[in-house]
Amino acid sequence: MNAGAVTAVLALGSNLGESRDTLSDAVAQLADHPGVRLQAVSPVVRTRPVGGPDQPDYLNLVISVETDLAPHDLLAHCQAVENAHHRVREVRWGPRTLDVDIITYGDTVLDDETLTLPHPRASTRAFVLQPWAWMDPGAVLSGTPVAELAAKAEDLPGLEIFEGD
Ligand code: PH2
Ligand code: MG
Ligand code: MG
Repeated sequence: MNAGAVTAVLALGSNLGESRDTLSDAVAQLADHPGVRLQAVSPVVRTRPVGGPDQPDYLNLVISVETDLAPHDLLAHCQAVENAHHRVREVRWGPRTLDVDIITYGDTVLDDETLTLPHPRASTRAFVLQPWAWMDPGAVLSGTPVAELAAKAEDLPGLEIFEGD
């Protein structure tokens, strides 16, 4: 790892349009930056929507990247990739072509107007935790094994590996 580089975990979700293709393109676009190197990609999961209005099921996945970008620069890069997929921000937790969230940035703990790290809801969401645990069975979030958090998450029963339609 480069001096100063940090490992970040990003969660991607889509439930509008050609979600499987969107996720693949987004992973490639996220990695296509001189300050970002892709380390690992989780399986794709199909998940029931958590919160928000009545909406289609999601496809979700998690990646880990090694990055030289500062947290807010990584956030800006994630938002640029969202915008490339015509992400519009309408209803909170509503349907979207692409959502890219920073789940962890090394061990950084941060809370300001634009970014909270670790992601404030990641520890209860199977659609983040289960693909993360499959990608990295030793992963730990704020001191607790991610696999243990996934097993307790209320949305775990609605989650399945996506093999294609
Ligand atoms: N994202 C949300 C709200 N609810 N539910 C699922 N299954 N997957 C998501 O990615 C998701 C969600 C807000 O970002
Ligand atoms: Mg989100
Ligand atoms: Mg988001």
